[in-house]
Amino acid sequence: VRTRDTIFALASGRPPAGIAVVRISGPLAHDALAQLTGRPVPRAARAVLRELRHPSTGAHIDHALVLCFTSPASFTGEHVVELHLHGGRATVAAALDALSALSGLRAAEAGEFTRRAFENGRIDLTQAEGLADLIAADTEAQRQLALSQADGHLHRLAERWADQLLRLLADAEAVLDFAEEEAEVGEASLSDRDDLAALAAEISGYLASAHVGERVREGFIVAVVGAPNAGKSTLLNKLVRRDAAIVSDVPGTTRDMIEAALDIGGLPFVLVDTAGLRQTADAIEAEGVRRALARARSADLVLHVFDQEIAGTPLGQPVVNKVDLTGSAPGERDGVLHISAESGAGLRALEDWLERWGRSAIQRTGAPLLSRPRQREALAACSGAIQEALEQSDPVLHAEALRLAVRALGRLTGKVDVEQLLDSIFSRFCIGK
Ligand SMILES: Nc1nc2c(ncn2[C@@H]2O[C@H](COP(=O)(O)OP(=O)(O)OP(=O)(O)O)[C@@H](O)[C@H]2O)c(=O)[nH]1
Ligand SMILES: [Mg+2]
Repeated sequence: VRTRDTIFALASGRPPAGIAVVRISGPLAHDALAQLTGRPVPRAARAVLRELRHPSTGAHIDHALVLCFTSPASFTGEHVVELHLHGGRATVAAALDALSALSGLRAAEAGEFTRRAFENGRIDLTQAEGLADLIAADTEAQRQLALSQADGHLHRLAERWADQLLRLLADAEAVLDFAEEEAEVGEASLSDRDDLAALAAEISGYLASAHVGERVREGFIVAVVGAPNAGKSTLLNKLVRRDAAIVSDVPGTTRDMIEAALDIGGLPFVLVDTAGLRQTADAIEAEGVRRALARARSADLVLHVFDQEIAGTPLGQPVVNKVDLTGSAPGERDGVLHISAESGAGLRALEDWLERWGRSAIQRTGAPLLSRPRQREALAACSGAIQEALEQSDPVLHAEALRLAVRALGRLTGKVDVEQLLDSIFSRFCIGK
């Protein structure tokens, strides 16, 4: 654990609230508590009530529940103190003010506690990302994915893969050293090849679900397209239960894309309302139509809304709107969703349909474990290097490919080896220096 500044920050949400938690981390954290209370610090992880006073004025700040953690057994790996204060704005301000008055303490920067946890080896990069996602999670699916990462599920897998690769690499290097004992080497490398192929297959499985994991993290993008006045904006507003988009009987009302997040059955969706599709002389509306079509192409799902009846070829899942005018029954029939965005008829069936669509997207690949392009790219690089190692008959190049695969895993977890650091430092020097 590196020695450095002691930092503090309000760790709970914006006051006022019932309770506010101020976290302190660093070598002086325990001293700081002793100065605020005028008493020795309590035993580790034992909650006690204490009077907090300003260290220089002696003014009473609050009656607080305090918790101490001792390095390295804490979230950051450093000494940590938590002050559970009454959550009023002035109380929190007084406590932060008292902490700033202590020398060697300063306010923490964004993410600094988690950064210290990472730098002190308490968590790896994927766990740090999982923690960030856990805080940002809006839906049940996002929470589960984030929690599995924060808990180190991906971290442990990556460590196991790295161990396996390092063992195979050691074998491959032994082959280089003792190339003359050919018979033995041949046998060993055959079973190694099987192990490597099995590892490649396992990693591909996780890579296949990476895309879904990214969708779960960001939300499935659902583009709502259709002719002007079909009722796209009305539908979006009804589904998100607020007036996100302007509705009017003037065709061509929506020109910019409007996005709104939606939780259906614990799955995250981002609905995108678009400009009505039609030929138009209006340059701005034409640009809106162009963007609508581009969005439809890149979306995970397209809902094509029709005004009372299907006209032309649907660009995605057909939704026939305004059943209140035609008198036809709301609900799903023959793969078509019939609704009245205005009255709300058939919307429950549409939501159920969306939920089923989302669940089947996840089930096709199995529960995802990766949730970010960064993670996918690192694992894809690892997988590519393993593939290369499998195809490589030259023992030197085979070992080099295995080394690359290990490094890619190092990028995934943030465990970058010294050799790689030196490479990146010295590669910036001019040749001849
Ligand atoms: N009767 C009836 N009218 C509807 C229904 N849904 C929408 N409308 C009306 O249809 C008109 C157009 O609705 P919008 O939601 O603005 O249609 P839009 O598809 O977003 O139109 P643009 O933005 O111009 O492409 C408005 O007057 C709505 O009140 C419906 O289910 N029933
Ligand atoms: Mg509209």
